[in-house]
Amino acid sequence: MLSRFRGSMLGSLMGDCLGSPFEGEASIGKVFLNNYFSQLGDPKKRLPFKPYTDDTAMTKSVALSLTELKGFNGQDMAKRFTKEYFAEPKRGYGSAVHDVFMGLRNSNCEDPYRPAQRQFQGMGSYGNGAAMRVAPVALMNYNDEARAIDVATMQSKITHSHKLGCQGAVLQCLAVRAALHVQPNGLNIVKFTDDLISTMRNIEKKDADVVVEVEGGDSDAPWNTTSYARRLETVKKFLEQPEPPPNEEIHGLLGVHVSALRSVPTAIYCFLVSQNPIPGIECDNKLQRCIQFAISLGGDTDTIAAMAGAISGAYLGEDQVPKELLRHCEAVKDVLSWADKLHDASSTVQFSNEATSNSV
Ligand code: F2R
Ligand code: MG
Ligand code: MG
Repeated sequence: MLSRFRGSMLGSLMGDCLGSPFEGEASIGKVFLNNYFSQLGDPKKRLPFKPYTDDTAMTKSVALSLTELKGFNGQDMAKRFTKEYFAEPKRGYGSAVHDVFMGLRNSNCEDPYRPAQRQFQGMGSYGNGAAMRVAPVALMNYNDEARAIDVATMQSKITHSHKLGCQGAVLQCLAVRAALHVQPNGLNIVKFTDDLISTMRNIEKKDADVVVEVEGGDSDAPWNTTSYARRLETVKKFLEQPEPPPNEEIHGLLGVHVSALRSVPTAIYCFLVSQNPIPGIECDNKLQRCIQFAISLGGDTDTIAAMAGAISGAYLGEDQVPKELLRHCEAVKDVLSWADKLHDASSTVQFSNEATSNSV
């Protein structure tokens, strides 16, 4: 399990560091990416170091808050997010989340959920910022699904209180947790997807009043608008095809956007599709293939690659993380120390009164 904890945290870091130079591009040619990754893998090449972004900065606060307090405490986590943000605000944070950190700082985090609730005229943010940092929650609570769901929800509410932001964090948490539990070489992609669909269906049933307004949403495709379970059905359909559909189809039906709804299912698809060779991607290592494919889709490349990398690394473990690529990433030693702390703390995790409601 320690190898899987380390694999997950390193997979997330690698996706963030290697994906961030492409964030916002429409899509990235597979041939170009083959060359890019082969240069990174060349031990003779001395290339510029790739810094991590907000995805890893926030993951750090989640990991250290959970491990130092041996469980979830919203106020402590909010203070860490805020301190980290004001120490290094230029890590590429989302544009609206700045106001949450201002509100938290001005109120000394008295109510750690209040500033996020006020976002977007009281709707809250549905960005993927709570999902991109949630892997430590899955690791810390790998033994307890209900608690993992609760903590994933509560940590989301500190910055992303919109139901789609919270549910996206829950889905990403469930995917990392499920990957930790699959036997080595034992992944059944249909069962993996079906289990996630079934859990998300139950969660969505409880939250039947989900707000449907999503900027740039797929208003012409009402069957696939605001349900994670339905997006996962699309993932399943894509996986039945002999090779991935064209990028335009993935963009249209899953998305590569900063919203959680249009990025978390995509990351899960990247993990699952990379279990087999992908035409155009020259790579035998499944974790690298996963990250390379995620980046090739364009859009929110750092975040989709980080989320896909966290799931893939949780399944494959540390041994499968390509070392020649890791040497280009910032803070590898720090990330390993967070993984080790999570592993130690996961056996002594305590219940918190704040995270026992099991509702999103
Ligand atoms: N911010 C970025 N990338 C922009 C470019 C950075 C650049 N490299 C640089 O700094 O030079 N990436 C990071 O942001 C994403 C995570 O964002 P998060 O934390 O969810 O932010 P936010 O602001 O809460 O939400 C993102 C945007 O989504 C829209 N939105 C959210 N909720 C909405 C609502 N209820 N109604 C309407 N719009 C809503 C807004 O446009 C938000 O700004 C990751 O990609 C991370 O890497
Ligand atoms: Mg980022
Ligand atoms: Mg991003």
